[in-house]
Amino acid sequence: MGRGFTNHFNRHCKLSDNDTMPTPTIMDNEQQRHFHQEGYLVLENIISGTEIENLKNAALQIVDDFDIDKHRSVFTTNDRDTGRDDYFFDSAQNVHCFLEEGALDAGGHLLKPARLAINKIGHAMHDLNPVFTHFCRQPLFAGLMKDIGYSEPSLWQTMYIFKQPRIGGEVRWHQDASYLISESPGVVGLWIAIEDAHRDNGCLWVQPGGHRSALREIYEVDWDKREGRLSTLDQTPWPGHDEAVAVEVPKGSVVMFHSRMPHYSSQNRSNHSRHAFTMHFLPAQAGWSDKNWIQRPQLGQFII
Ligand SMILES: O=C(O)CCC(=O)C(=O)O
Repeated sequence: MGRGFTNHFNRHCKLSDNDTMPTPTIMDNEQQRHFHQEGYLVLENIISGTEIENLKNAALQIVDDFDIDKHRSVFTTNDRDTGRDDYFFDSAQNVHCFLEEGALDAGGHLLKPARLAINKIGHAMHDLNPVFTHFCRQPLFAGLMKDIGYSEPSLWQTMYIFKQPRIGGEVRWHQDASYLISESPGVVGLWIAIEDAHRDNGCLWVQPGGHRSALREIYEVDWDKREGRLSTLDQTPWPGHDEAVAVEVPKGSVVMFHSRMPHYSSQNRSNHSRHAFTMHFLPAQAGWSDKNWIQRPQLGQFII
């Protein structure tokens, strides 16, 4: 793309304690073929119930410790990202909580207790919270990355998404390469179901093969002004209902997807939440755009 990429490979790196352990092979040939051909892969029930409960409890603890009166930052994808403020940019190297749009009334007053009001936590839990650090460093994830040829996988961001009952916000169609701009081969997302995900509570939707379509948008930050801007790069329409597939999965499943895979999740109008934890990896050698909203000068790389 030629847009101010930095190679972070020789910068301060936090290396994994697993360095000396051989990386296991996780995917069989058919799963590898599916990932490359379709741009995504579902691995059902691959994370244990205990690990899922540990993550959920750690996320709820972060929410319980959060001073909801101090930070009223809403996360919505319906504003073409114009609402990104310093609290959001600073979350690249911190653990910050963002509210569901529907958790506030017109006067900005909270309508729900914190555990039912938070849209997501982001974006450096893997560095700063020991439960998340331990989870992200497990050989399973290094194995998945190795299986698709990602050596020295660097974890750029983590998110815990709540998709709250009745007010869970839509995440509009997008491609992750628009928000995590890098050199080839691009980031790979791992989306982990912490609770069962189905159509009613806002599961993911993907467009099989859609990773071969153009990158439609790019979100870049002018750091002099600390202002982000979403620009259209290509007019290719987002997938219609007949082209999209609902990824309905039980808790403990991992959905892996390519940086240009169009994906979306609907509002949650059901009485059940749909928690998920996401990680985005890139080989450490691949350049990272200086215009990305995520910059980690203090934390350095997190290589699993
Ligand atoms: O979990 C969701 O609803 C959306 C997640 C997503 O779009 C992402 O991780 O890129």
